[in-house]
Amino acid sequence: MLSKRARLWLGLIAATSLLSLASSCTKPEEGGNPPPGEGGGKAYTAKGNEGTITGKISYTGAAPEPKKIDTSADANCTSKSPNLVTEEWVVKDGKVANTFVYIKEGTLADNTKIGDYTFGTPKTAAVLDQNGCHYKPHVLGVIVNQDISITNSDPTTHNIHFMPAKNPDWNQSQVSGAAPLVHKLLHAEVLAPVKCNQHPWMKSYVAAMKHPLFAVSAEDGSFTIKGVPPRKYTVVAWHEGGANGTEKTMEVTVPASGSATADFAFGASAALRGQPSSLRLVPAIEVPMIGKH
Ligand SMILES: [Cu+2]
Repeated sequence: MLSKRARLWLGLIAATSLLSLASSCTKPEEGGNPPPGEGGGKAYTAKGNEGTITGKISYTGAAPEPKKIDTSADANCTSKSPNLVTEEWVVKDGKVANTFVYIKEGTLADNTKIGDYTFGTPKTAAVLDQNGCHYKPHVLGVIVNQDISITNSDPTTHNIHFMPAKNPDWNQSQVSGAAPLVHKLLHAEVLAPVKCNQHPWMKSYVAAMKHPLFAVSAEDGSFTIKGVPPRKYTVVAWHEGGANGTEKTMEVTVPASGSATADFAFGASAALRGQPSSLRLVPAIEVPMIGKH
């Protein structure tokens, strides 16, 4: 028979698993108004006391090794990128690149929600380059309605294929030397997979956000989210690893004109790290995302 204490623990673990599952499947725009282009919201005005969230993304344990990609189906790819490797996990000295970190939700001082605001759409296009038969960057965050300029820097034809869940499927061929293609995502979505129909190994992920409070971890695992109104937030770190990607969430409080730290850890044995202090007694559970987001 299990002791009363053990039963309590099991209950707690089960409840946490259910909560994590529920939170991993909520819609990104839930709790907020439709993004710009769908009715908008009130414009956020900077107060001058915004802060930052900085952190590092680590991999606990031995990270999966990148595998060499067989590019022999296209000699142009082989000659330009003879040593192409998989980018599912880009880990250097235990630090993870290409993690998309964003503020999911939070209530501001005046009881409004961060998701109720619009932050304007940048006039500058975000660039997704096909270069050496892989995408640069591998993970890209844009604002809803922002232009995404898709360039082909290769001596071969690519076929870029956005396969979002909340935006229309978009599939365009682009020959070498062609003018950039321009695409935009009209609905918030974290994150839409992008593939090349010519080169099956080519894959990237694009997030369309209502607000600019996001960042992608660099090669040293670091990220910085600037311009954050002071308040407590749910911050999510999303990584493509796992069957359909894996996300970790953390409560983070940003002080006025100050900085908050949010370190996340992925990996099979990523226990307890990257958890808020109030949850330190609860075992960390890696939750594979269910379904397509
Ligand atoms: Cu391609």
